[in-house]
Formats: sequence, C-alpha cells, structure tokens
Amino acid sequence: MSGSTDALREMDWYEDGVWKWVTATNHKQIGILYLTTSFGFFLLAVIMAMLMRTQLIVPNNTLLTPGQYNQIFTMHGTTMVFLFGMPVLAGLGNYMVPLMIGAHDMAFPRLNALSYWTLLAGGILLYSSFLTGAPDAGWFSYAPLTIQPYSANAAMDYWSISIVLLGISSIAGAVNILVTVLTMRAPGMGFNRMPLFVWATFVNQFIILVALPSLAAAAIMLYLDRHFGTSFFNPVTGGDPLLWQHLFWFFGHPEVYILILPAFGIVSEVIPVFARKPIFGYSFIVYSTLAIGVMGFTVWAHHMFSVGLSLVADAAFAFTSFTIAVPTAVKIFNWLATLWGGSLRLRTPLLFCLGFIGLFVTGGLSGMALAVVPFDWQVTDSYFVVGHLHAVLFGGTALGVFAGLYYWIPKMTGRRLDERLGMVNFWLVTIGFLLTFQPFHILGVLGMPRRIYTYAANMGWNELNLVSTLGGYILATGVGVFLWNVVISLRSGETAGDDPWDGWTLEWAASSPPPPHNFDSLPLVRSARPLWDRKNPDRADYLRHRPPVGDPQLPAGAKIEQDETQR
Ligand code: HEM
Ligand SMILES: [Cu+2]
Repeated sequence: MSGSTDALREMDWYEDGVWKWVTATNHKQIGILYLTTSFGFFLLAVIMAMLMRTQLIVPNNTLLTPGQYNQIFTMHGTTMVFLFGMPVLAGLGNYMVPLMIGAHDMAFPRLNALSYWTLLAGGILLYSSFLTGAPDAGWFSYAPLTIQPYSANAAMDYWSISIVLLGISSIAGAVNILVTVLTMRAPGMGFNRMPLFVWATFVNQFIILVALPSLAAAAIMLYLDRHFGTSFFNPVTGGDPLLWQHLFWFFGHPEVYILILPAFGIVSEVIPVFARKPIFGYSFIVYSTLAIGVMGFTVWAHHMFSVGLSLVADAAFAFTSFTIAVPTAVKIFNWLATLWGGSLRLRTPLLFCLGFIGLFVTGGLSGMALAVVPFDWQVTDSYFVVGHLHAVLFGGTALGVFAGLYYWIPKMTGRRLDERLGMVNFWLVTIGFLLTFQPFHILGVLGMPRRIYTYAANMGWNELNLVSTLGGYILATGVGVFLWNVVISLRSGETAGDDPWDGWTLEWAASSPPPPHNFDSLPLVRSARPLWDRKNPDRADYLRHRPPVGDPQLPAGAKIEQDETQR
C-alpha cells in the first residue's frame, strides 16, 4: 500500500484538466463532481434564503417584489431538495460505497457518468429559467397554479422538464448502486456485515426506484396538460388538482426519507468509531432502516389533511404517521446507547452527530404534532411547517452531511479539515439554526402564513422575524466557514494518512486518496468491523461472537488471516 503523498502523486487523474473530468467514469471522480456541484447549488440556495430573510427582517419591506419572492422561495426549495440534498448524498454514496464494500468501482461506470451529467443538465436548465421568469408555484408546484391561465409564461415548462431529467439521473444512479452492492461486495461481506452507511444507501435506492417515477410521471402529465390539451389536473376541463397532490406526495414523503436515511447511515458510522464502542444494536439499525423504507410509502396524505379527505383517510394517515416514528426512535435509542459509557472523542464528526441527534429530534417531534389532524388544520401552510421541515432537512440532512464530510474528506483528499475552524463551523451552524428556525414554530402558531413576501407591523411578528433573520446571517456565516475550511485545508491542511480516525471499515484500508483501483489488498471480512479485526487480532469481533472452535472460516490455531489480495 502506498503512502498518501505517493498516492497523491499517482493521482494525476485528479489534476489532468477539464477534459479528464468531463470524460471521468471512476466513482471517486464522479463522487467529487457530485459533491462540488451540490455545494455550488447549496450556495445559491443559501443566498436565496438570505434574500428571503432579509426581505422579512422588518414589516412592509420592499427589497423584493411579491413576484420575485415567489420565484425565490420556489427556487430555494427546489434547489435544496433536488440539487443539494439528493446530489450531495449521491456524491457521498458514489465515493464511499464501493470503498466500504471493498469494490474497485461502481458496477456501471459510464451509467454513473450519465447520471451525473443528466443531473447537471437538469440543474442548468432549471436555472436558465431565470432568463424569462423562474418557477413560482412553490417546490411542490400545486395545480392549478401550474397551468393556464395561472401560469402563462414558460416557467413551469423549465420546472417540469428539469424534474424529469433529475428523476432520470436519480433512477439511473439507484440502479447502479443497487447492482454494485448486490454483486461487488468483498469476499466474506454478507448482508449481516455490511457497514450501516452502505445499508442506508442501499435501502435508499429502492425508495428512489419506487418514488421518483411517480414524480416524473406527474411532471410529464403536467407538461401534457400545458401543451397537448390533456386534462389531468385542470378542474375547468374535468381534471382533478388533487391528483397532482397524490402523485406528488406519494413521491414527496418518501423523498424526506431519501434525504435523511443516508444521514442516519453517516451517524451510525461515526458515533461508534468516535465512542470507541461497537454500535449498540446493528440489526436494530438495519431492520429499522428497512421498516422506514417500506412505511415511508404509507403516509403521504398527511400532507393533505386540509384538502378535505374523508375522516377515515385522515385517521388512517395520522395512524401510519405516528407508527413511522417507532423505527426512527429505535435508531435514536441505539445511537444514545452507543454513546452511553463510550470514551467519546469530541472531534468535529462526532460533534455534528450530536447536533444532528438534538436538532433532528426537534423536527421529529414537531412532525408528530403535525400528524395530529386538528393541529395540522390549525398550522398547515404556516411558518410552523417551515420550522418543522428545516429541523428535519437542515438539522438532519445538512448536519449529517457535515459530519460525513469532516469524517471522509481526509479519505478523499489526503488532508484533514481544520479542527478549530470545524468547531467554529459547528457552533455557528447550531446556534444560527436555533435562532433562525425555532422562532418559525412560534410565528406559525401566531398565525404567520408561509410564502408571504411581507407582513403588517401590528401582527405581533416583528421581533421573532428580526431574531430569525439575524440567526440566518449567523447560519450562513457558519456555512461560509465550512467552505473556507475546505479551501484552506486542501491547500495546507495536515496530511491525513490512510486511517486518521482509527476506523473500522474497509475504506480506511485504502490509501488517502485511494488509487484509481482503490485497493491493493483487502482484509478478509469476517465481521462488521474488518479493519478493527485486523488491528486487534486477539480481540477480533468474529472471535468473540463465534468462538474459533468449529468456525469453518478459521483454520485451527490461526489467529487471523493476513490480507487477501483482490486481484
Ligand atoms: C441557510 C439555511 C436556510 C435558510 C435560512 C432557509 C430559509 C427558508 C425560508 C425563510 C423559507 C420560507 C419561505 C416562505 O415560506 O416564505 C424556506 C423554505 C424552504 N426551504 Fe429553506 N432555508 C435554509 C436551508 C434549507 C435546506 C438545507 C433545505 C433542504 C435541504 C431547505 C428546504 C426548504 C424548502 C423545501 C422550503 C419550502 C419552499 C416552498 O415553500 O416552496 N431549506 N427556507
Ligand atoms: Cu410527509
């Protein structure tokens, strides 16, 4: 195995100019393309969020016109979900999954490239709508706002075609990861030994395969309605706007799990390594992931309590929404039990995981509150919902992504991120988060509707809006510190070595960054912690869980087999 500086020098494909990136098919390069692209869009969406918050800092503000405000919240939401959340997780999955299962690449490298470039095309198309007027019907684009006469310009055409492209990208990516995990795991890595991030990403791809077609179909139907005289959603000509809502939320709720499961996976990787304790209940985490994958498809109409479904439907969807909290809580308890009594190393990856647990739980709890139908009737379409969704998507997904990046960037680049800046990053983001989004819950209960561009001074909303906007600036500064940290650490950060965190899973057996083919040699996988086994031959997991006597995999008298060469 070559040291990291050698590996860096071997990595001429990291530096070979634009053409090498355009033609890249290696999963690590594609992963980095996904990650940088998603952060580019993240930056745009954060800037749009700051425009919104600046508009709302005082009552009767005129920074943005109502029309501009509509475009900006629509583009912010659409970007965050489709061009930041999904691709950043696709990037981490692309880069890490083959390494964690001991494979040399994805199953279909060129399909992988196609997924990425389709994503980029969809993103560029969506943003080129700003030339003529961007989509303005909200991220869930409810009919009939999206059809004539309400939507007269081309904005919703940009939106629907982009969504179809992004759907194709995700579905192709899902097929790729599924086949990779099913067919390319290292010798010995049964499903019961797969790293939990791989499990989460694996289950996620099934959700994508079932959910995204519903959205893509809806977007195509919308396009047909707009240009080919069909009438799926137009009530005037006999269509049904609620059909849009069903198709959208049949995708939209599972989408929340698409955005959160890999973050759960990251937390399940980081906490044990930094608490120096195996995960409390490996199979509990796996089965709860599977349960969420299935149950996520049974709750969609909790987004539609206010449209006048039947009482039975309301009760049924409220019930399924409560039950899905159970597998989520199982995970939380498992993480806490893993932390309990561990010797915690409070480095940045663990800090972000702790923040994740705290903030995500607030989102889970407000979600349970929203599943109570009469309460939902009161606060639906208010800032309470905006507070809830950001607790899940920022407190959950974004913090999980930060944890994963602090954990894995040393593997990807050969350099550690700066710990001190990481702490500043963490505290700015956490404090900024609390100040920005907790006031939203109170504002919602006080009656402030979402998606309004301004408000009168006598509503009692002034102070909380001021606090929220100032909090937003702190939050955005935190994001800026992260980007700054990446830039300066890649230039002059401490070199990481192959295994900076004393890790347990296979990615840490490769050099940092890994060579194009990933591994020169691999430990034989005999437990969920193959690298830990190799480092601790006398206490290896498989020795403890299955005594060597009678273990068919273990030659009599042998302590541990040395590396198996893959090729
Ligand atoms: C810097 C952090 C962020 C800030 C300050 C922020 C701010 C806001 C604000 C003020 C709104 C409400 C607009 C309105 O209803 O008038 C909003 C909506 C939204 N945000 Fe964020 N946001 C942030 C990050 C995120 C992230 C990370 C995600 C998802 C991954 C996200 C997803 C959404 C969605 C889906 C909407 C709903 C858009 C709509 O109503 O159509 N946001 N955000
Ligand atoms: Cu939902």
